[in-house]
Amino acid sequence: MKTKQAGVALITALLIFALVGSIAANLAWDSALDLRRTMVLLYRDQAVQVAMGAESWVRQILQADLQDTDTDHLGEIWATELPGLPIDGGELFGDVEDLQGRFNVNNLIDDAGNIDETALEQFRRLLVVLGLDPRFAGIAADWIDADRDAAFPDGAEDPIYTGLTPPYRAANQPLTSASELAAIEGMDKASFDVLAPHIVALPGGTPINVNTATPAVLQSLDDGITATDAERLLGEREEGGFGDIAGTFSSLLQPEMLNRIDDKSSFFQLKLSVRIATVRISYSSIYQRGAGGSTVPILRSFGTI
Ligand SMILES: [Ca+2]
Ligand SMILES: [Ca+2]
Repeated sequence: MKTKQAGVALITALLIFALVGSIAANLAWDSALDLRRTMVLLYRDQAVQVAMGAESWVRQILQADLQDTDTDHLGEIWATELPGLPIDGGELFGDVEDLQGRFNVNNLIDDAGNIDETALEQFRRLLVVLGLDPRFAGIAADWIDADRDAAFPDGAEDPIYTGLTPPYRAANQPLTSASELAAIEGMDKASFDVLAPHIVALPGGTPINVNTATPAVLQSLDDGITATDAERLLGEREEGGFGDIAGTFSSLLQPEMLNRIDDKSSFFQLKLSVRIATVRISYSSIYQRGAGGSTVPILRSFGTI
């Protein structure tokens, strides 16, 4: 009987010991998690501060650039990619892109919201150069133009989009992000991925900066510009951009298109990636640089580049 009781006491003692051990392990686990959560929040805050600091530095560079130079080209300081700058506990990567090197999809409509034929033709050529269906130009123009009448033969308005699952409506106004064009009739992800690096959504009426234009955008300026011509033009602008854009382009472009090119820019995009310990954030902002060099952010986003 006595032995039986001792056995029960031993089992009870063992059970209590196991229970206390498990509570202690849980407490240690919870506090490790809390510590980890706190550190991630702290590192994230720190990374955001670094991004803000880098942003004001870049804005100063853009401002100084306007005071020092009349043109914008890929040999300038702002265009130099930041090669992994070490910061306290991590590193910072970043680059600035001149967005007027891309085709502005909002140029597809004029101030009254009607389709701009010159821009429409240019967008068709850009699509052809990229090996994409040129019908996307008319479909995109319908997506942005104010009216709800589908252009003939390549257009799409609400009757098409409301018939899809799920149904949606065309924007019928200027876009704030070119990524909206991923939703137009017939556009698939593979095609959009090819197109995306060459398009942008800026306030309408911006000229193309030929000093920073992508090779495909250069080719889109006229039917007569071949891939070989574009190569030659890239070689010509290599150091310091084109010296005289009128001289270089007047024999290549129609007069209407000649009015739509420039050798300077007002819209730039900063993309940053900040890593502190195991925490990484990305930050992107678009600036409009006005007279005198002041830069105004017109779009900011965290987390996606
Ligand atoms: Ca400049
Ligand atoms: Ca429309």
